[in-house]
Amino acid sequence: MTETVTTRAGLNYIGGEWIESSSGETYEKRNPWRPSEVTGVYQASSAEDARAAIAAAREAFPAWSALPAAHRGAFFHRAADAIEARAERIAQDMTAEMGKPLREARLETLRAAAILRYSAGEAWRPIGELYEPSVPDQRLYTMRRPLGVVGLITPWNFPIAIPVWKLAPALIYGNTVVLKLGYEAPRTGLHVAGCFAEAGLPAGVLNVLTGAGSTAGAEIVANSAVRALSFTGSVAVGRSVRAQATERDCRVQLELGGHNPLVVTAAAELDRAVEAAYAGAFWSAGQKCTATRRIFVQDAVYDDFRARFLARIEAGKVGDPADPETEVGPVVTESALEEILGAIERARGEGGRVLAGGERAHAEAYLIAPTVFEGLADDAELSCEEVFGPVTSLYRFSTLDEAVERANAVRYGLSASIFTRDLGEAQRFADAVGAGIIHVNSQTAGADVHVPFGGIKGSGWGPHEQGRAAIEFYTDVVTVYQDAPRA
Ligand code: UN1
Repeated sequence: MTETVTTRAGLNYIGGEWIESSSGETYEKRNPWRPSEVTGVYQASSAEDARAAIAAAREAFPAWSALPAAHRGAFFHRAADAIEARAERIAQDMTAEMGKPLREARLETLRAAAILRYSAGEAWRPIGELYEPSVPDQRLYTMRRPLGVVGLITPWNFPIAIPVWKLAPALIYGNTVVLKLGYEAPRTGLHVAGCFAEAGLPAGVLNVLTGAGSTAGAEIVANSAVRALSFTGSVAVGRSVRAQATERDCRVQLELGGHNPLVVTAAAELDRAVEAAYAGAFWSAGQKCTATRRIFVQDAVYDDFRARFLARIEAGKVGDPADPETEVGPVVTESALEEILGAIERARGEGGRVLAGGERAHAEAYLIAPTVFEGLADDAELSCEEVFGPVTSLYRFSTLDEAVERANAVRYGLSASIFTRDLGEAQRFADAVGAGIIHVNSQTAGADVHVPFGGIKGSGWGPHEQGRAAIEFYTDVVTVYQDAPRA
């Protein structure tokens, strides 16, 4: 079968048209595995481009919001079909532009299609509640209404799943969208625009821009026509987005960093814990806000776990992300590489011992060998601050209460995991660990499409994403007192 390619990678998608930025400025994206290779040229969108996208979304809103939700959902099914039909190409493009190993890129692409199918089902779920009135002859009820134009600012590290898990609930509830893609992964996100175009989505309902946060992103944050802003990215940028947007009464949702603990007790199945530690710390080269940053292991099994974990690292396949066997590929850019290597040096300076990795592993590619520290104090930089790369640390503990207290001693609270066969331990952990997502006997990363996703403490702000939780952010609740006419 010949594939129909409607995505003209490299152009913005505004008002149903594929267009250049108004300034004509572009930027080159390079392959982190082979930095001499340019994977594409994309629009360096300006504030003016963002304004055009916002205007298109405003114009499309009345008709889109008036459509029955099931009609809106029909476009989602067609877009999901289009994603699935070209899933391999999307996954390969993702791998080439941001370095995610192909095996993970494939899964992420299919996850995006699943999110669309789940969200289409929202058309059949209730959007309000009927209450007992306190006076006769009254209907008293709530209903959810769309907000209008919603701005989405998304990162490069989940370049298809995150845009889709934001735009799907935004659109199904009747909003229209301006989406600014992660600078380092434009082509992957443009595929989503292409799939919706192929699905026949009305012009202006979904507008997609590439370029820098400081230009197009800043306009979306500042523009008074944007009623709500969902942002996933760094703590520093998230805080400034929140300050600016709340100043103008714009609703804000932030998904920020994490410093996620994995606790391995003496009652753990050690080999499963080792697998989860490896996947959590090193898949996607540790570039997930849900990655495992700290591994707490109970005294009695510490040496055994350590030996098995190091053996697993030795056996792991590190290298070309386009090889479907590769587990750990490069980090996204040269500056990311330098930042991570700098943090590794500082951790050495703070007395950390490197048990594995600790250095660049390829002359050209931005590849860092999976790195494990031991002997870092709980207040060392690496024990507290998110270093967005394949770096994790081992800590020894004696009681579960101690492990939980130390696990909680950071400003973040995204995900946390415990490995144990002891149900009592699992319950105590679930009750006390400071995280929005808790795993028992599975790794810290990963998210199902139909349940809430989000952190507590410094990891997030506003309602959670995904599942039914998403309705909180993307709609207004209104209460209607409807008294019957007297005559
Ligand atoms: C996952 O663990 O599969 O940016 C999702 C991130 C998170 C998403 C994690 N917001 O890494």
